[in-house]
Amino acid sequence: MKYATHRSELARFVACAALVAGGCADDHEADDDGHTEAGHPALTWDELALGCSVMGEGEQAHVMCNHGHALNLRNENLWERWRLLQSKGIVQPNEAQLMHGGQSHDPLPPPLTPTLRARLGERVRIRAASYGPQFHTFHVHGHLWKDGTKAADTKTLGPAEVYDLAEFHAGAGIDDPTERAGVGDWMYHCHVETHAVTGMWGIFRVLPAPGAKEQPVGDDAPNAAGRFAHEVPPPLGGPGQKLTVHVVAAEVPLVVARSFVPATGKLVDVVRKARLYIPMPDEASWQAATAADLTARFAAGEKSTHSAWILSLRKGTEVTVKLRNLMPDVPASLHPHGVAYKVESDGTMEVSMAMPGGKPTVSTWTADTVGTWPLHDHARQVENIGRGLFSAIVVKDDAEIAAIQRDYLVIFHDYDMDWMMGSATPIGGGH
Ligand SMILES: [Cu+2]
Repeated sequence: MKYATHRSELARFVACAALVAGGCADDHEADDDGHTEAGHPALTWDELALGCSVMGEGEQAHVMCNHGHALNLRNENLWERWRLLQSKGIVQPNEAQLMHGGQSHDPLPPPLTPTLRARLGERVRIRAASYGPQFHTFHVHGHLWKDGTKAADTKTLGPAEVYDLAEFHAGAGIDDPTERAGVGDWMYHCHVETHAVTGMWGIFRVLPAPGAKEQPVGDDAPNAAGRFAHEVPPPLGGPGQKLTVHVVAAEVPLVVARSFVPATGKLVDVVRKARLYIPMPDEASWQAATAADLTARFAAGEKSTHSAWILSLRKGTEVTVKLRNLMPDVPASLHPHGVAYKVESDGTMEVSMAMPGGKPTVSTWTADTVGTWPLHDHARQVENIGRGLFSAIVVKDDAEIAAIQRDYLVIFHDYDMDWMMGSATPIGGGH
């Protein structure tokens, strides 16, 4: 299905960037078969909306579709936002118009992807982790950080790779809190253009400094503890301390994306059955948790607000993680990176796999190395990670806790929509 009438400068830019090595010819209008004059197939906005990748070259090229590109399990497809703006008479929206949303004068809502906030001059760390079959390039507008001895603003991440050196002063320099980029909304995104257009982008919002005349309100205001939404939780434990954490694996409804509906002129939630690690506050609630209760809890609202679990620990903590599997028919496990443990706590063998309705697994890990470490299923790895069964371990020491004022983790994740079935509203309006 082609939407030739919807082709646009941005679509052409993306198709061009993805398809034509060595630059674009002047005219990339596609014919009915999606072939350009140069013989290259061009991506339509429909295909872009589904998060497609181009495989092969020239006449052999084909488009691999039905993938979503998400940050922290959320996808904000710019094509869907584009269609909404077009329905309001904005024929050629620019990137700023596509990105912004949520203020009373904005036609668009804020993105589903996490908005990361800091006040001007605050020391910020953004950690990026990647799951799924593709490579991503983490990039933050307006800000630089030290990568070894060199300044950098982009970093490539392969599957299960982590990058946690992106540290700078919000709106300012690497080591100098003096204003440089300044207050405002700065985009962060994957720099694979097709990934960004199809959902892998978000806003890094630099708010006025403490004491400034204008102070943040509403969603931009910090909570009573002074923390903003999506910050890495305060670390648990300490050197020599032992603690127990309770978690379940469950299949629950989750808003993973939004789709534009022309009849109502609105973006509607795209809900998929995600597989998630859901932490429980104590042993009793963990024992009592049921799939039905969790499904109801998510259906009632948590499907929109849930954030991926982050196990945040002080260096030197020994953590015992108890996992119950509430999923209907697949095993689940917890496979950690970066911590010290015995082979029984590896999450890859039968002894450390939780079967549906079976007994829980008990894993013991020591957080002996500062860093950001993947934590994911290793029982049905491809399918379960594809549907969301991943997390991360963040290990900090006292020096880092004292140095960083805002700490965020962004998880780049590719998923296959077919593995997240359960909704009649696929992205792209039903094709
Ligand atoms: Cu990417």
